[in-house]
Amino acid sequence: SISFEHTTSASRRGDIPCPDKSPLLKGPVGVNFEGAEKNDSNWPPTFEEIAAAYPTLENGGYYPGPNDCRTENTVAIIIPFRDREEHLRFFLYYIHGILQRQQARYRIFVVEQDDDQVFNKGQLMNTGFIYAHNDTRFHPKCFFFHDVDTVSEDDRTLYRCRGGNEVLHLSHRIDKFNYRFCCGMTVGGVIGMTNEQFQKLNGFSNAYYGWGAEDDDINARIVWIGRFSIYRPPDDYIRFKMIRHENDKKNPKNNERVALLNSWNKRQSKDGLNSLQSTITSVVEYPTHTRILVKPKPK
Ligand code: UD2
Ligand code: MN
Repeated sequence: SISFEHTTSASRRGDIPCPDKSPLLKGPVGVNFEGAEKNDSNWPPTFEEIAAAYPTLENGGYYPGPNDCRTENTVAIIIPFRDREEHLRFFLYYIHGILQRQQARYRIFVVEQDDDQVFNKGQLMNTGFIYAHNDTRFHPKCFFFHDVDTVSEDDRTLYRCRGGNEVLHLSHRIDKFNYRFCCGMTVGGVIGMTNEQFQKLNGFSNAYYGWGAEDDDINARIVWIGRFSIYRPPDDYIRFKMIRHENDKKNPKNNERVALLNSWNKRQSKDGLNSLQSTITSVVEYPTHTRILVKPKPK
């Protein structure tokens, strides 16, 4: 008789489920952006130093989960990106530590606009979602759409989707806004939802070229199309730091953003995942992250 070796990822990862509250959490992360704000040469760490700091990472910035328990929390972190390398190094240095202490099984996708046209964040994130959703290494159930320059100050802020009819807005307290939920903030920064929720919304609008309001647009989809509630964890330790930055040259204020936002409802059913025409020009798997190069459909 022939014996078959059944080694599924579950058995490799131990069959006991991970505890609901990870024993590895340490609370404050000690986020320090000094380098970026003072052009210090040896901070933030280089990509090589980050890879060396997290030796259990598998290529493409994939962490298969803890060795001694099986986690159900499968997370894809999707970052819209162009010409923010220093921010990315800060981000990767902190996020890998946070997610591993939270015992998540996750992968980091950096979706880089591969042209010098006006930035289109919505198309990048829609493209990143479709790519991550089809990932054959793991089937992420939870997707975070995450600014590269906004970093959690405490690892008790869980990157874990709530599912049901709640989406998760983590970055509602940011140092730039004196840690107050204020000034017209909706769901920008860091938002988490399941693939079912994101697909029900038809993703982000593809129509916003330049800075502004694409987060207000998806906020309207969340409220009126998804009929979801937006959960903002209330605990005091929920705090984020945003690296101080000037406006990016190729991401000018989008003069049509108010008009586009006013017509969000007319476009929603045919402007998003189901109408995306971006082009993936290449995918590169680095040790600390997967880089997806994308040309958005020009305006
Ligand atoms: C706010 C929102 C952000 C977005 C933006 C309006 C919060 C916390 N954040 O951030 O989610 O809605 O307003 O569009 O409310 N990026 C690049 N390269 C560029 C331009 C943008 O990588 O040239 C990426 C990067 O991940 C950045 C994100 O897009 O964090 C948002 O751009 P921003 O940081 O310039 O926008 P900001 O800080 O006004
Ligand atoms: Mn920013």
